[in-house]
Amino acid sequence: MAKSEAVKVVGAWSSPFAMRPLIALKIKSVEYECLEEEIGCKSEFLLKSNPVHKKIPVLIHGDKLVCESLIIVEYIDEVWSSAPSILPSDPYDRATAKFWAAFVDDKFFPSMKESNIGVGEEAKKAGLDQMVDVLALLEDAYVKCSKGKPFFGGNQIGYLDIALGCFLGWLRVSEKSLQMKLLDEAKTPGLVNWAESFCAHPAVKDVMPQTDQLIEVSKFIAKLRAASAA
Ligand code: GSH
Repeated sequence: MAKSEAVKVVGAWSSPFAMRPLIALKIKSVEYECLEEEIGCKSEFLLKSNPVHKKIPVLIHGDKLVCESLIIVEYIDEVWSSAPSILPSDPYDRATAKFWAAFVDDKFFPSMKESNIGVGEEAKKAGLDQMVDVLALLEDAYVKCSKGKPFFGGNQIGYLDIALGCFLGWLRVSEKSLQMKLLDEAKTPGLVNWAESFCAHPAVKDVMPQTDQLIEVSKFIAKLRAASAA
């Protein structure tokens, strides 16, 4: 496998999914170039690179294209296989991390999205209620997976840390707009500490956007939605 081939990521700085490959590449100390997509305007290059889903991120490794953020993270872990590993080496721990990462995408992300941009107050409230329930389950998962260590992956950031952690910036945006804490000491004490360690990690801190910057993006997205609904 040609590890020395050029590595590029088609993404956007504000995209949680695009953050996943960037964190994985940083963990592996792989140099990469970011090909920044404009929000609300898909480039011809993106449409050609990911013709099936037409979404970011896309990893370009030499002449190979890899789509879907979690698949990209696995690919990075396999190609640059020297330590630190991203997926757990134990088969059961690996299966567990994949189970919860799928849960993040299937349950956490949709509930966060609904609580932010659901149509009508009822839909937003249902999204928020679901997000609170989902975070309680993720708190339990954190306690079990981390086994008293700082990350889901133990002492090192791993697959599930990346899968969930990429949403922390947008979770802060939700907290600001809802004017409530979603990660709080009473209900999710483990996740509160985990989030702090995750955001301070050298592989994360340069790619985690500031909440205020994301708030501007969310206003821009809301304007785009309103314009397309009009
Ligand atoms: N399951 C995909 C992954 O994990 O890569 C989700 C990627 C995704 O939703 N990306 C968003 C996107 O490209 C940006 S955060 N949205 C454009 C669209 O939905 O058409």
